[in-house]
Amino acid sequence: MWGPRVRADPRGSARVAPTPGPVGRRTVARTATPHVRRRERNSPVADAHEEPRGADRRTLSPDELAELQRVETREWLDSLDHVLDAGGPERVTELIDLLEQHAHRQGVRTPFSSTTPYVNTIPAAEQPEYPGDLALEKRIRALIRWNAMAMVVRANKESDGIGGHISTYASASTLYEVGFHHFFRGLDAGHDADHVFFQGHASPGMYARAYLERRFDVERLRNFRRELQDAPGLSSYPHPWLMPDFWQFPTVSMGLGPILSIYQARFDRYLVARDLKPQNAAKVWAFLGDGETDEPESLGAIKFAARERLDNLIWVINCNLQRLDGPVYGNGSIIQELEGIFRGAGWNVIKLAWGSKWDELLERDEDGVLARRFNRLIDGESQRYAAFGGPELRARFFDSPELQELIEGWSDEELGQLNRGGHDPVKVYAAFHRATLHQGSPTVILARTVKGYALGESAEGKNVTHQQKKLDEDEMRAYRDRLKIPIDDDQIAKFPFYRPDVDSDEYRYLKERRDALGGWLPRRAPRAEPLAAPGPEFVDEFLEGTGEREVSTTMVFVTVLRKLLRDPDWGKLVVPIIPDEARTFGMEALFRQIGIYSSVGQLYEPVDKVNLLYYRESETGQILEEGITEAGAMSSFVAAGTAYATHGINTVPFYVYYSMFGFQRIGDLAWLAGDMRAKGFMLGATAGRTTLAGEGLQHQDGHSHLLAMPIPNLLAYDPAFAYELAIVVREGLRRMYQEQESVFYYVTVGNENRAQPAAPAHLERDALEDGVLRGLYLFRPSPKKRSRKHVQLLGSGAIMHEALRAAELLERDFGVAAHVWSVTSYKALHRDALEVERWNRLHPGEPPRRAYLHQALADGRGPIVAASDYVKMLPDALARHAPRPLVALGTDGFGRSDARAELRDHFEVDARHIAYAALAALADDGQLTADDLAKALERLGIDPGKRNPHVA
Ligand SMILES: Cc1ncc(C[n+]2csc(CCOP(=O)(O)OP(=O)(O)O)c2C)c(N)n1
Ligand SMILES: [Mg+2]
Repeated sequence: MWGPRVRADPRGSARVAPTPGPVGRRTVARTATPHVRRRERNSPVADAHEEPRGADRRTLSPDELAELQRVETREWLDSLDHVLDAGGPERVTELIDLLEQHAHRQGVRTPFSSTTPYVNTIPAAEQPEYPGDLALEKRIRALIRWNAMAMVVRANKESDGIGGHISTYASASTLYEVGFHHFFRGLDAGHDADHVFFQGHASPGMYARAYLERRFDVERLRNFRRELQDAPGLSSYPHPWLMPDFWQFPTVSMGLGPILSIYQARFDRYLVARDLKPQNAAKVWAFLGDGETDEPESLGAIKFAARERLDNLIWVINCNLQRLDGPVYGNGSIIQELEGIFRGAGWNVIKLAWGSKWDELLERDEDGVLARRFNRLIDGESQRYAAFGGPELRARFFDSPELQELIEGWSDEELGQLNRGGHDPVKVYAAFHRATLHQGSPTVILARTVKGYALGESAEGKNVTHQQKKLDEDEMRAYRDRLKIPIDDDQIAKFPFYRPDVDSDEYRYLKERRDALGGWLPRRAPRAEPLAAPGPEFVDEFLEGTGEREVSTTMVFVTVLRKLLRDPDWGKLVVPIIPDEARTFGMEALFRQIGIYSSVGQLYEPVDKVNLLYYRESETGQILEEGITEAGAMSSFVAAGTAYATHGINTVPFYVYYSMFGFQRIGDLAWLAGDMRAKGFMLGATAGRTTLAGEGLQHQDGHSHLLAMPIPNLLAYDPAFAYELAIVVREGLRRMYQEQESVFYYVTVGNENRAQPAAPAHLERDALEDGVLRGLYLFRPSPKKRSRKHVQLLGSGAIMHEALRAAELLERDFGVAAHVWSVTSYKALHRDALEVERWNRLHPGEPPRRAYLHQALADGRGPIVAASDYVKMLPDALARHAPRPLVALGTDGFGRSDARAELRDHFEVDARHIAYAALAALADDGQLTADDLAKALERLGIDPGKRNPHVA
């Protein structure tokens, strides 16, 4: 295959022939025609005195060997050129593939390399013509860069330490601007509107652009990072909570934007597959920092994007080679490293390393010395060129006579124009253009830029640049000159903004381009219609209880979900999300019923096909079975929970997961969901420290409700009974989708089977629902009305049953009337109490209000004992708002494996411990003696020397 070409090439054989001595014939056989060598090896003669491979070359002198290898290399390369000319790149690829397989069979192990040479993926010859007005766009970029800088510098002048970043946007400006002028589709593009994840620290650039676009006035820019002034300000970073008409995607917590964008792109596909949205051309663009790729969330899901063939996803990694403290990978090349990772994962990689000026040199570089020099370049070295410019480049980069020859006659200034690819609009356009056309896999663009680009000597490429928030007057003047901003010297000290008027070419161009692409961006405009919640009958069947039949609250949830799935309005909108735990939660019946979404359907016959409940994957499947990735599943939750805003579709995510792997695992994403005004239900299943029996320390969750406390718009419920759960879900649908409130829900469900009681007869339905939703209601008034001693027991979730048994113990064995309350939400009670407390403090002289908790318990008698399967801090937080002393029981401490009864004894939340705590509280109140307590301990079988579970 290679042979004929070699032999036909007079140069090749001519150069081999004269090689003296032992190089001669044997060498030709072993280099140019590998198959000859194999024949030799296979012959009996050769076998008889087989030499180790490569042995014949050891007799050569170094010069002979070098000559031989040079000739050999030339021959192989010439052959390749020939095949390329005759057969095209496909044939070359095929041959290389065959060659590699062949070598492998011969025992040659080629080192794995997932990288390509460190040059631009798109050669100059393949760049499309630039469709815009380059000069005008340059001018617009200059204006935005100026205003972004002025905004940050001015903010810090007026309020020292207020922060902000200039160097991130300075490096990324061309990347964004080419996108704004030519690619990003705005909301008016309808179904084709793109989703753009802007890098958080680049937000000053987006604000400066919006100012030119006249979406913001000067006041707003002046109040950058000053959101509590009379005139509204601008949030530090993209926060839909703070700027709900502007930002769509919060990105500043590094790593979250990238993973969200992957699941957003997949969710966009899911909507089409499920017939909720027509086919469309929308893209998801995500802008990342190169330092940001350090985060596991950034790269952790890239294989998934490739597996799903998300060619609607484009990542642009701004490789300015620096993060906050210094270089990202000073001793290597982040671009090359990322290329390897992404190619290995199956992404389309476009390297955008070198600007147009380098093309002149590359063209002249026939022997590839420049390309090889690029491969030797490491980022720490590159940074010096960014920081010190042309002379540094001449002295250190062009470090061989061959390289110096390339730049003969070039001035330092010309060398300084050897720009990085990410600052060259023509090259950026080529990369974006190719990315948007690419099919079959996601694309990542690795754009090489300079951090702090053009900001002057103190900032450009320097290690401190990320934190730089101030420029002195000289620097401002230099920047103004460089950007050609018409501001007079005497004005400079005021850090003035500059905006051309609406008749200017700049404004007209901006407007025209954005009009053509679907309007201003970023812009958030929720447009889903309110959807009426299911009526009260939705809850009816749950109010009746299950009689003798024992079911867990998880099963109750599945019943609620199925009911909703059958609902003509809601069924289609439900998005069940599960990270590989459906069987744990008894949800596998849903596999068959509604199917698991798969972009390719099911290409195999499932092993359990004969079963009724087989593992059914389908292109129209409804379940998002995410596998073992809580971060991925939570990203899907966010995508589905914000579809009302991003797509105008009211999808309702029900994300069901192991509660322990919720907030403490993906807390930052849950916080982001709040910021992003996501809607939906997070279902912490197998919840509770003592309810998930055998699993032990890392599985038993006794604190997720505590971790749910800080998220301001998250409502958290720990229902004990079927009807409580149904009431909460219906109300959630009403508040989120009918009233369109920006709240979401956390609901814990357990796996302990229990007979589900009917709604208590002593409460009207309205009062019951009101109590459930506000967090507390009387479930069981004591039948011992005439007893002299009373206690109020507060149970919740799984521990409600222990509270009920404690009440029986107290009444039967100790003559104490025990009223049992169900606490459905500590968070709701706490929020209400704090609100009332605040109101009272701020309204002196007005009749004080009472917290709901206080009102509910005021008329009862006796101390209050609250027990849950969660840490004591939850009930403790209520203690000062209660009308009488409140004792908290809970499950502080590490979990461990054992059965429920033993665990509840260990954590002191079983019926005996609750009863005893109630008696002790009565003793504190003077109603019982120490002697009574000693007897009670004995009677209840509680060992006072028992170890403290908190430290056990
Ligand atoms: C999770 C998280 N950790 C730390 C930070 C603080 N931080 C902000 S910017 C930054 C460096 C960013 O470097 P890079 O991603 O390369 O972006 P660049 O500004 O260079 O474009 C750091 C560490 C953050 N925002 N989020
Ligand atoms: Mg960086």
